[in-house]
Amino acid sequence: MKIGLIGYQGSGRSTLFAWLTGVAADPALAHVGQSAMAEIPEPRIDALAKIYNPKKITRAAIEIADTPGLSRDHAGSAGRLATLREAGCLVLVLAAFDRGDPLADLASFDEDLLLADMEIVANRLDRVAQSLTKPIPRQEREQLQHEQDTLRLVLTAMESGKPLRESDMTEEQLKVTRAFRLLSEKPRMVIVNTADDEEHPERFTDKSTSELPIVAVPAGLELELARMSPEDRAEFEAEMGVGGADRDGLIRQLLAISGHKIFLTAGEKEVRTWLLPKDGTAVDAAASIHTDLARGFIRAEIMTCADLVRLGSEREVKAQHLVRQEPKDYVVRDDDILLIRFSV
Ligand SMILES: Nc1nc2c(ncn2[C@@H]2O[C@H](COP(=O)(O)OP(=O)(O)OP(=O)(O)O)[C@@H](O)[C@H]2O)c(=O)[nH]1
Ligand SMILES: [Mg+2]
Repeated sequence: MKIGLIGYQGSGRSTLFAWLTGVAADPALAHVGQSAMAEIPEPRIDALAKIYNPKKITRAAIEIADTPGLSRDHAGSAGRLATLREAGCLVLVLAAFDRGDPLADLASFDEDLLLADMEIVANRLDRVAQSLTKPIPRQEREQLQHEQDTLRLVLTAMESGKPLRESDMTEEQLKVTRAFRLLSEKPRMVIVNTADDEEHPERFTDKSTSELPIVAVPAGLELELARMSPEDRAEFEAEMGVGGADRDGLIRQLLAISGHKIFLTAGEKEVRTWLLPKDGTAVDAAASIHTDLARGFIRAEIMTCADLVRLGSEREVKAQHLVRQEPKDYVVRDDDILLIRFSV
């Protein structure tokens, strides 16, 4: 699952990328962008490791993509944003250091996203119109006409500056547009990259809503802190009275915004976290482990991590009848430890 860092040139995307992933951004790749994985911090893993003493511990990770910066005159934006079609979530990085005006940039960047989407919709409309001039079976023609009607509505809404998520399209119409994975439709959040000595980050985060969460991070400073030894860091933080942006919390927030959750598997061989879409079921979980497990799925045996940690052993959880048997369509919950029973 990919999360795209986007923003104007020099907003601090590469600094944030390095902070989130621990991988230094390669300047030679600045014009095409680059990706690295960020493990999802999961404190429950440590508790499970104590119980199982596993040979291996594996943490689920999300892919963080640093992308080429856009210029403020919108030139070439659509092309630079093209790699983000596959992203599950966009993080808009806005500069608030060196007299940057993040809130003005936010409005302007929305326009960039909308323009990039309009280009896609307009191109598709051209192709649909062309296909409709040819002799084609009636059913196909009707489908294309439905698509054309919908896309025309979409384009009109966009031309008036309105992103789709604010328009009153029907579910049926939204189905057509979803296939295009439009940028202005993606879940997103804002990271305001503040100056190291910013005293009032709340002047930015005050505007945060559940629709558009806003977090303030002094990325340059945080990256420096992350590279220090724990002792140097503690000393520096105490002296300067700074530091402590919640990187772990931010990564978990990105996971939630992108519509994902994690589930756990645990045993002596391996303790592991896995990614799953937020409405993912037991059989989806099985499929993410291995397709064979989904194909031969019989049932999932589930206990909660809280029960296991409280009781100290799997045997005790069983003795207290706290292992549930769940079918394919059971929606996996946070804290579930799954064991998939399957036949080959
Ligand atoms: N003062 C201050 N400067 C920063 C901060 N973050 C980044 N910078 C500076 O801003 C410049 C750009 O940072 P990058 O992380 O390379 O920004 P970017 O968005 O990747 O830039 P481009 O890829 O060149 O568009 C660098 O000179 C950084 O040192 C910050 O939090 N505070
Ligand atoms: Mg960069």
